[in-house]
Amino acid sequence: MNLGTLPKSKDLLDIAFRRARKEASQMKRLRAHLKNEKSKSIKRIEVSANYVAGLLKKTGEEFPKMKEMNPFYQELVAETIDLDQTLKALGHFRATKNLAIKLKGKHIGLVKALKKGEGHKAQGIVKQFYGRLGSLVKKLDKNIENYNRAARKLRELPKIKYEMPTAIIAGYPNTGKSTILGRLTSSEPQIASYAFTTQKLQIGYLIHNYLKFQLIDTPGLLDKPLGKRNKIENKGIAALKHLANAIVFVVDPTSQCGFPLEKQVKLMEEAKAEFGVPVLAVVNKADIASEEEMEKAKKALGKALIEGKGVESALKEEVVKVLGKEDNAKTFKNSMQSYCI
Ligand SMILES: Nc1nc2c(ncn2[C@@H]2O[C@H](COP(=O)(O)OP(=O)(O)OP(=O)(O)O)[C@@H](O)[C@H]2O)c(=O)[nH]1
Ligand SMILES: [Mg+2]
Repeated sequence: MNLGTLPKSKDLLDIAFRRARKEASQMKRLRAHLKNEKSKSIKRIEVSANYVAGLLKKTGEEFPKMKEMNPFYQELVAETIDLDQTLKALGHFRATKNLAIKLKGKHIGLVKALKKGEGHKAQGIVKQFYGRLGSLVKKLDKNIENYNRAARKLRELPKIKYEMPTAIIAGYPNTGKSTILGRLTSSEPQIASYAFTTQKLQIGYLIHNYLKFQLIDTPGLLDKPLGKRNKIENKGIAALKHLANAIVFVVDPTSQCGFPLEKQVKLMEEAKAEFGVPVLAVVNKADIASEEEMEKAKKALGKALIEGKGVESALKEEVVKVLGKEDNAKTFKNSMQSYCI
């Protein structure tokens, strides 16, 4: 998310008043004293008020509208920042912006009303305006701090492309999920924080026939049974459901990962039921698995369609096929395909 940082009130006012002074000093000097004083004073009021109001307006406008956000981001944003506090800060910015504009109008009116012989009063009106604007802006410091904290966190959110077909990688720890993400995707995966887990998401892109697909590895989330998750992890998974078009489930038939095959299959069934999307089962570590282990895995997962060399590109095609189908949920919902790699 592309959000700016607001300066503290003191800096914000410094900039506003400096700009006002500069622009007024660059104005052509008028011969008539009153006219000259009036036009310069109006300029200072206008420039300083417009700077403050403009910055506050821009801040409000660039903040994402929750209602227009993809549900995945809505949940992620709500977990990442203190939304109430941030919206409150934005409310104060809006109110201050409106007041600054009102004050501007009022003080310009006062300057305009000055009569012959009252030119010297113009500067006093500007001073009064600066004082009022200053005390309004100074009240914002806590809100500026809160807003900047939220903006910083939002800027760090993972750059997930929610319009892109997406597969989530699942499976017990150490089964080879990250390895498979690396094998299926072209460049180095993007590593990003995800508020629901202390571990980082890994996001990769799979390109096939000029189409791009997204693969996300979610360490610490889809690598344990439902009953072992805490509340926050459950929330993280609920958010992922808005993204997932398919699941690539990685199984280690050797149990080298420390989890027996039966447990792994059970976790896969859970993920399938929970997400309601096609699940592609991948039997990994075929190079070190015994024939017996492979047979057992294939039997437990359904018919292994492809084995041996070329399996990675076949799996790639399969992921693409599943993700590329608009009605994949319908077509594949009840099917489970397994591959050995
Ligand atoms: N022999 C063999 N080892 C593999 C294969 N795939 C992964 N490994 C190894 O298995 C270990 C775990 O691989 P990772 O890709 O880190 O597994 P992971 O599922 O991402 O692990 P966590 O992130 O801890 O859940 C590493 O030592 C890998 O080198 C494979 O096909 N064959
Ligand atoms: Mg990993």
